[in-house]
Amino acid sequence: MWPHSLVILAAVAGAIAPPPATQFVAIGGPWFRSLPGHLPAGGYFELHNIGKWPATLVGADSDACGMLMLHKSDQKNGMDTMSDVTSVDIPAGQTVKFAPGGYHLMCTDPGPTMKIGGSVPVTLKFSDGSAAHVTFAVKSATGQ
Ligand SMILES: [Cu+2]
Repeated sequence: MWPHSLVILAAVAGAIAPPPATQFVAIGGPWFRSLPGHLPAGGYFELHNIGKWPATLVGADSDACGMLMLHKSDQKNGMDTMSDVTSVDIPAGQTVKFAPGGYHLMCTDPGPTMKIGGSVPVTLKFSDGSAAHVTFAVKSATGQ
């Protein structure tokens, strides 16, 4: 009798609880744009949600940065603006791009490991508490 109930319970639990976001959100092409001097570095990548569930990016960390924030560039009345973003939704089956002119990671006070030709580790944090550890290539202002 009870083995049958167990199967049903397992099926219901599977339907309710999605897997961790890191299991169905793939991260493509991660890189930082390193600028001369001590200017902040912009971080770019793509989030591919290949699952059946929505995911939400809520933050990022890196030892290579004083602070690492989610930002969005915009044009308002012909002016370039930049604002803090608290979360970025990645709907099921969709791709969200972090690219120049739009969403980006803002790395302030970049440390010595933020060197063109090198790479730095970044942790991307999702709203379900899961986190992806990603290696970002460090490129020049022109993306080389
Ligand atoms: Cu920014």
